[in-house]
Amino acid sequence: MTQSSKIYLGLGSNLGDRQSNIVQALQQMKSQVTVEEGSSFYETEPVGYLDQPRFINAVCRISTQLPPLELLHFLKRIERRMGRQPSFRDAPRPIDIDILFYDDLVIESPELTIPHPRLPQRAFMLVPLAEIAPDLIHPVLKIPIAELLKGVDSSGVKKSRAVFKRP
Ligand code: PH2
Ligand code: MG
Ligand code: MG
Repeated sequence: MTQSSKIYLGLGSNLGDRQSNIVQALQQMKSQVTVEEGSSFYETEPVGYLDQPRFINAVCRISTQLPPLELLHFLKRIERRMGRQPSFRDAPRPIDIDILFYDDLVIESPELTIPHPRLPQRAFMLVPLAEIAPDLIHPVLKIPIAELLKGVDSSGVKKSRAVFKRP
């Protein structure tokens, strides 16, 4: 039996047509990535830098032949192509694509940290993730996503609409 992938990406947009930006980013991934499963889209209050528009956030499970750093570079190229400009941390952006988990790998390099270091505090990632993977165990904390979700305030995260479909 082939094991299903446990690579999860978080997507976020708060500039331009936010829903369409996320759909477009998913389209652009298709050359290297198969989207296996996706969450609903959520409208979320900004976290960190507060004086900016609300985000649309979603999470998907993918499979890919790309190893982690190559996946990161591939996703960054899509972000740049879609008009993302270098800016300050947590600045508004047309698209942000983050690697949340890459199977059970734990990576701490200057360029890339996996699992995503701020995931345990971020309802805008945990709510969509818990929708598609409540039983997924965080490989460092050894706690399921549904349990992590109980530790955050998710009042700023509202379901927007279901968009992903299984192929
Ligand atoms: N991303 C951030 C900072 N703050 N807030 C929301 N609601 N959604 C995001 O995707 C987000 C954020 C940095 O990547
Ligand atoms: Mg991010
Ligand atoms: Mg990012």
